[in-house]
Amino acid sequence: APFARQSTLASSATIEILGQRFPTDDYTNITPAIISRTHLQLHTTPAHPLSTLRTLIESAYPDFTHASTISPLVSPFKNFDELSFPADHPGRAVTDSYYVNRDMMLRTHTSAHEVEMFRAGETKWLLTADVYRRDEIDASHYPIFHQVEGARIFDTNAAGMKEVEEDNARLTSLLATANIVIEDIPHISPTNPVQPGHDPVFSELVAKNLKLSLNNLLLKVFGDVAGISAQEPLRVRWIEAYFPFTSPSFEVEVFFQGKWLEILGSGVIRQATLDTAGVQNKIGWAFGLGLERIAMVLFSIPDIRLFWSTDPRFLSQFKQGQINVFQPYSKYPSCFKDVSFWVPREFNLHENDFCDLVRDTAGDLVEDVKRIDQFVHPKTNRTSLCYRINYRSMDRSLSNEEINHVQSQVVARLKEQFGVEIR
Ligand code: FA5
Ligand code: MG
Repeated sequence: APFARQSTLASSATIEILGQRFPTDDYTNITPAIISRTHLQLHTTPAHPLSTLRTLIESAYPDFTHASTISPLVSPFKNFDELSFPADHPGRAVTDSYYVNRDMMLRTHTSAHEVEMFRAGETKWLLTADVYRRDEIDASHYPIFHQVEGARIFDTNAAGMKEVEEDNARLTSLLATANIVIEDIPHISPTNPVQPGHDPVFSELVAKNLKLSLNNLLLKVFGDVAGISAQEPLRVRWIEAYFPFTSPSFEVEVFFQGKWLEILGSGVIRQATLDTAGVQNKIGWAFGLGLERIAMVLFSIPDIRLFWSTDPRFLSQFKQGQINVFQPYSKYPSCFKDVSFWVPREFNLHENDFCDLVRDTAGDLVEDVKRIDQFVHPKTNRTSLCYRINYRSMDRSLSNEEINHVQSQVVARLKEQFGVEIR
């Protein structure tokens, strides 16, 4: 079944994003709420927690190139194909990614710029940027978040191998006296293989360099944070992973307040990526880490929406370069509203379509959205859905009138855009 057109913008002939005009088509699903944030650049806004975290990470890589102002508009080719994503990868779906049109999208990850950075001749670099994914609504998910991509490549000759070995020795000695416990896995295994065409010895050395480098980074970021006490070691664990553009691949988790927190994905760069960039006789690693989850822990920020707050009670608590515990101002009362409706038989209504409509109508007044009921009518075969929208402002008390008004707009747009029948 076809999907509903998700955006009111899809009915205009063109849309403007970051000063550029684009034609719309059947892929257009970007919303005004998203477009209105594309220029905000929280990760370079002075004193913002995301900016402080970026500079902290950059300071762990002083001899790398640091990029942080690259436009989020990329072709799907750049976001996916250049990185060896298969044609049927789920991330490409209009339900998961934001498309301006068939030829232009908002990057879903900073890896979209790997080829461009390598093509420009960069061999050691960090790139920080806003990334966009269609997703559910709750305290840890937001359709825009920030990633830092890091990469380093070495010459595939004796001099390159010597460079890796020397750096591994340096990083090993830095870790030797540190209060850190690392759960490691083999650099290469049958389920996490060396690439055909790679020298296994060199690939192992590069994977080891990646791990040592990131263990040192995590020590720098989490090493002296309240909650990970001076006596307790920092616990880091390495896990086998899969990405189309690396092999072997790894994820890293850090133990914090009783839970393992997923921090990043990484691996030895697929040779196809370097080939596409026109880089010859090199081998190297790349990683991509999410800033929000780390910043929520470091600054004790309880809700991901707060990063977007312009309330002085939020912003005034932070200074560039300083990590401090956020003092929450009072939590305002929440109020939920349910909406039940029949979905037209002709199309699937994806949960992300529903969430985008809610976000676009109610903005950051929505704390979370849950589906509380779903059934298929035995006779008509139609699907009934019921969603509970939980409203709570971070900055003020909402009146019942205001919430009723917003909810009625949500309902009106549901009928108009998706043709649903309210129950
Ligand atoms: C990637 O995005 C890969 N590009 C990472 C990578 C780079 C792998 C280079 C290999 C080489 P993933 O989707 O797992 O992978 O996201 C990477 C990190 O971003 C996660 O570990 C997490 O810290 C963060 N992240 C992912 N999704 C979200 C989300 N919805 N909200 C907040 N942070 C997220
Ligand atoms: Mg992941």
